[in-house]
Amino acid sequence: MTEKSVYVTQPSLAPLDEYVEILQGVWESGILTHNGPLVQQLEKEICSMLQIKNFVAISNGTIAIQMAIKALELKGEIITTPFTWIATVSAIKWEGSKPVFCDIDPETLNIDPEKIENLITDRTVGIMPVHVFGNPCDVAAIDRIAEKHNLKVIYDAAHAIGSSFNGNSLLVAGDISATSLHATKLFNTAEGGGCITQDPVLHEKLKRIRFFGHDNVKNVIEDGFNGKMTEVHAALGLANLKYYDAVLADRKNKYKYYKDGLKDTEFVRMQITKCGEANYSYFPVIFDSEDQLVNTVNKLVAEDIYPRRYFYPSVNTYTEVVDYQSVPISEDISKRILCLPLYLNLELEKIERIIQIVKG
Ligand code: T4K
Repeated sequence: MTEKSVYVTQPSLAPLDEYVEILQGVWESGILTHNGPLVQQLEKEICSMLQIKNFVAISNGTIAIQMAIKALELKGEIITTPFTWIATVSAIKWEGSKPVFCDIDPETLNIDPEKIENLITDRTVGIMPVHVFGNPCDVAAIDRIAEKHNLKVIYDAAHAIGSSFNGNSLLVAGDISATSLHATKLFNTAEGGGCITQDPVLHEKLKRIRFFGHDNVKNVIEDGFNGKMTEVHAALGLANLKYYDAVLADRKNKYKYYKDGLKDTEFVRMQITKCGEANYSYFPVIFDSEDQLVNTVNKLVAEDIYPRRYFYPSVNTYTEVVDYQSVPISEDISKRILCLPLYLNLELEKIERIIQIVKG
């Protein structure tokens, strides 16, 4: 691997001097963590950037999901998708609940709302869909099911900053949405995450859970833990925030470039958006067969290009961690899906070359 290697993604980073300038204040104050001024500023600026009411900044996206489960006090079966990163499921398990897998819509790659109700039992306490690759789930249908059966909904919105639904940020969906600000995400703080809720009582509870369950005078009034974001991470977020619109616009252009280039290729198809607008944060292609995928990967790697098999294998097949439950569409698509490189500094000529290799 060389400097010219092309990876599936690369973090979008503000110029270093802009980051250092913000860090200067951290060095002067000596405040490194514990809900410091930069974390509070980042939360405010994310709210105005996404036009949302609140955002609780957290140490990473996995802890954000765990905090959402804790805040809603869910214990039992949680219906989720097998077509996801292992973190969705490990968070459910770490909070003492059981993941129940619902198969996906083969076009959107999100949980199929029509298959949810059959999985509801008297032990079901919640639904945890994932907006896969930033593609909005059918939140209206999921809301209807949750309301009918009195279930809570937590969206794993790890990929969904910048996605929208009915003209609003997708992050306002569900009882709580949990997002990731990891280095590989559209907007990053190196490691980081956040919880978003429309309910002010839950919002305050999430803030306490993040900080050992302390109230304002450090009495422990909640079963909390440590989910705090540091000032150093918040500083990176504040520096990167200035470039968020440009990053989003660039992804959209590059996504379209790939889509136009591959649209007449018979043996590949693309993810379909049926609700709202996606944020174009990943460019997945689904091959007709796993052999075609493996061939293409080999050809790309020979040219120093490294796509990724997100999400492979389907999480329900990790039998070291979960009891196997059959979800055939997810298992099938997992074997045939490949995310192609997509990031700010990727040149269009490189994308053109990738398109040619995929077309064969
Ligand atoms: N729910 C869902 C649906 C998720 O996808 C994720 C995480 C979560 C929950 C949990 O959120 P976090 O707790 O992570 O905040 C990445 C990320 O680690 C993970 O955040 C992400 N989803 C998952 C889909 O992908 P890897 O194993 O692909 O990372 P890695 O190191 O192979 O990086 C991919 C490419 O990115 C590299 O080839 C080069 C580039 N890269 C990566 C890093 C870390 C850089 O250029 N710089 C970097 O610092 O997991």
